[in-house]
Amino acid sequence: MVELAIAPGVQRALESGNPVVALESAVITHGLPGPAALEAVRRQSDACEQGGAVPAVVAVFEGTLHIGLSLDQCSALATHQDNAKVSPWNLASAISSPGFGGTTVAATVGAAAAAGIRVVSTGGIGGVHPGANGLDVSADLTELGRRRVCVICAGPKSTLDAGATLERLETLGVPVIGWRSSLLAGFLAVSAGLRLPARADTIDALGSIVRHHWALGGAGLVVSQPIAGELALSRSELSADGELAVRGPERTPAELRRLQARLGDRVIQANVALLERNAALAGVLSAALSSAPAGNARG
Ligand code: PSU
Ligand code: MN
Repeated sequence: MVELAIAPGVQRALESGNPVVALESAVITHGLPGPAALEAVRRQSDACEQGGAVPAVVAVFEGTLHIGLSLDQCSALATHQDNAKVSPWNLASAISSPGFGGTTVAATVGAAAAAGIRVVSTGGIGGVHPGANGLDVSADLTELGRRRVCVICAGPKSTLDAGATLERLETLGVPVIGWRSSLLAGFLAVSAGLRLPARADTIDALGSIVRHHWALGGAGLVVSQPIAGELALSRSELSADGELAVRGPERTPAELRRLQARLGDRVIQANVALLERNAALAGVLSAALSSAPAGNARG
């Protein structure tokens, strides 16, 4: 078992059963330019705390898997020159070399589960890329299928095949719950235009679905929260790019950079805002899950 460096404030919260939210860090190293990434960390952390939870940025830092980086450490990570994009397939090797990396949702979910954290917040989850016969699939989906963790997101990233992603989540038995919406969120767009099997309009209703899923032996869940309408981009604006030749782990970062280059600062502002909004919901949900009788929510 790889040793985890759990930040003292996170450790205290976990020991006393207080709410903690894990935040991914691939968005710091590979998703957003440095200054925007740091603004995102600050806003997500504040939003978690306002919801009553302790934020824990997960990352590989100085050769250790950390659960809870300080802002200074996030800043060092954002400016570090040789960061891995850390997924379960390279987590073990990234710890020895290069020793620094941003964890994707997949790696963050694994680390959260290992530390006993039940709620993870991100921007957009990975999913099924278009083309390649539907075989280019993010490990985010695999990990959601096996870890007892709830991921708050704004749906799959806009460059993905949303329909195939939803089908894969169904296959894996991962509930996708629309937060105050019946449609799958479309990351930078309000919706991906697909109907969801479940929705929740209150934290009680959401917490109740999450607890039931775990009590019934289920693993991961996705909560899909649409971006605020006034910041959203239109689906046609977002889908104007053709397929990139880039394959493998570099594909998602390359697609995000291309969107940022084509649509400018609006993409970054919208991305940071949805990260903040998701962290706020994650904080409140995590607090609700901690305060309710723990009964069946273990394991
Ligand atoms: N959403 C963003 N920015 C990102 C990502 C998601 O707004 O950088 C990252 C997440 O860490 C997600 C990863 O887990 O992209 C998915 O990459 P891949 O398709 O290679 O699994
Ligand atoms: Mn891939």
